[in-house]
Amino acid sequence: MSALLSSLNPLAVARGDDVPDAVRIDGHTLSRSDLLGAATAVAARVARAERVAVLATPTASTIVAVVGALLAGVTVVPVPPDSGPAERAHILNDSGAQAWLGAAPESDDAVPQLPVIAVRLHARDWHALPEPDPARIAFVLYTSGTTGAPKGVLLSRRAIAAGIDALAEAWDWTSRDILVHGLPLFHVHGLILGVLGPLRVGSRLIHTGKPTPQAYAEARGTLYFGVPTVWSRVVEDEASARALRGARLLVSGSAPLPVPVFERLRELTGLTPIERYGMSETMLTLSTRADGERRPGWVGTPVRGVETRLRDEHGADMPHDGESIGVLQVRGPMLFDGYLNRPDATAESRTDDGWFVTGDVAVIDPGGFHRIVGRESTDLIKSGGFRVGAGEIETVLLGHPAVREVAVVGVPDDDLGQRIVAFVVPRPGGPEVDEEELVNLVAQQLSVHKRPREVRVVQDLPRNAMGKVQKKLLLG
Ligand code: MLC
Ligand code: AMP
Repeated sequence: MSALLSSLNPLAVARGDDVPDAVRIDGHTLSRSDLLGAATAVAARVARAERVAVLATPTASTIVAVVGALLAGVTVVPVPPDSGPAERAHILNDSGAQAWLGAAPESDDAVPQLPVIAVRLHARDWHALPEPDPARIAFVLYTSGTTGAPKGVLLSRRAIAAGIDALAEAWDWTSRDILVHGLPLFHVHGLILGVLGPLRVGSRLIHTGKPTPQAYAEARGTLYFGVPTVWSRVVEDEASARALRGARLLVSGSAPLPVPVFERLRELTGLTPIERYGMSETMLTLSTRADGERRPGWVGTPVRGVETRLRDEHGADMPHDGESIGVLQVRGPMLFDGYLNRPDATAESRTDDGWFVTGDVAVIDPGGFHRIVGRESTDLIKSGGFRVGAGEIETVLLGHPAVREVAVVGVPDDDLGQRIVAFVVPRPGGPEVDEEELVNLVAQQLSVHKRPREVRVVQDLPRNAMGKVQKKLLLG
């Protein structure tokens, strides 16, 4: 295999093999040569930077920016387009991004002002660029922890290449596929698997803007990606679900796929969904296979190069008997290099013998099949497939004069998996609690997808003898 293919050449095809509709997104159709020419032109402009921010709107410009930076070996910091000033300022300050590559968000005093390097969709440059070192960091992806501000996950080119190649093998994903999804372009799911995946494998990509059932039905792809909320909505729209019958694989991940949705999807589409499991820190480590068993409620076996084990709270090995529950630890070539500027958190995330501690609780059966039971901490919430830390929302709400105390939890929700609910104790003598105002505060300061869907006013929060809030009691 050439050096280009063995690390991360997201375009991964010979120049002669042009594909006229390699990428369709936001009304644009880009051929492979369009993309290569425009991205190489970006690479020439960005080459002197170390790290750049990309406002990750679902557009052709975002894809050209990302590919251009990758060709140049420059690290990309994707910034959620709906992020508010507090979250954006944190991402820009912490990452040390030197410029916006492509559009900058509207200016805001709270956010560092950076120069803008333009991305021109119609520019073309055909210089062949040397392949950057596979150890270079391709992305800093910001992801929530249980407390504090989001941490920057460092993903190397080598890890991404290994991660994509392992999935291509598990899913029999080839250049004959047409991948369809409408996921955001600032996460592992939508950006790394959903954009770099097809570019590396050589399949076509149709990005639908939003992941609506109708858009999925109209796209007529062979391979579909969605978070469980997307699949729940698809099965509610029978006509759209039936239109997916011609596809090859429907893949679900980023959160647990409810068994009734799995079953209904199978009934309506004739296809048994593939479930896979991953994290920003690990890319995808477990999946059911195109040629293997697909069991509702289970996420399959380790993909190529991955090993897993279960540990109890004292660090002892748990048996793989399909019943014993332990914390899942993983290792493999697609794991991250660490958290940016957080040696403490990086060290804590791994065991002394080098395994990554996922924080997910799982069982493994004797055949190596994995079931994710839940998360160890109630403070990490998955809502619509987005990972949200209770702590970051609590910090914002505590800044409001009406709030004396607050506890944020993820309450089970048929559509979103978990719905973010804020339990608020009003400040005596303060202004009255206005639910909409608190929801908007989070939507505006952090990001729209982190907003509570509900605010409940309570007189006090349940606490244990040590004074710690007992969030489990708020879930009932
Ligand atoms: C509502 N809106 C507001 C608002 N309330 N805007 C401002 N302020 C408020 N208070 C607007 C939004 O801007 C949006 O507008 C519209 O309302 C709906 O927003 P929403 O309610 O957030 O959308 P919803 O339909 O609930 O989203 C569902 C979803 C989304 C499935 C589309 O949750 C989603 O895209 N999830 C994917 C998450 C994902 O990719 N995770 C991968 C993590 S990687 P408008 O105009 O924009 O519609 C990972 C690794 C792995 O986990 O394993 O994959
Ligand atoms: P993120 O960092 O956004 O990638 O979120 C990672 C988390 O999503 C994991 O730690 C799991 O809790 C959850 N997750 C991802 N895929 C699945 C899945 N198939 N089933 C259950 N949980 C999942």
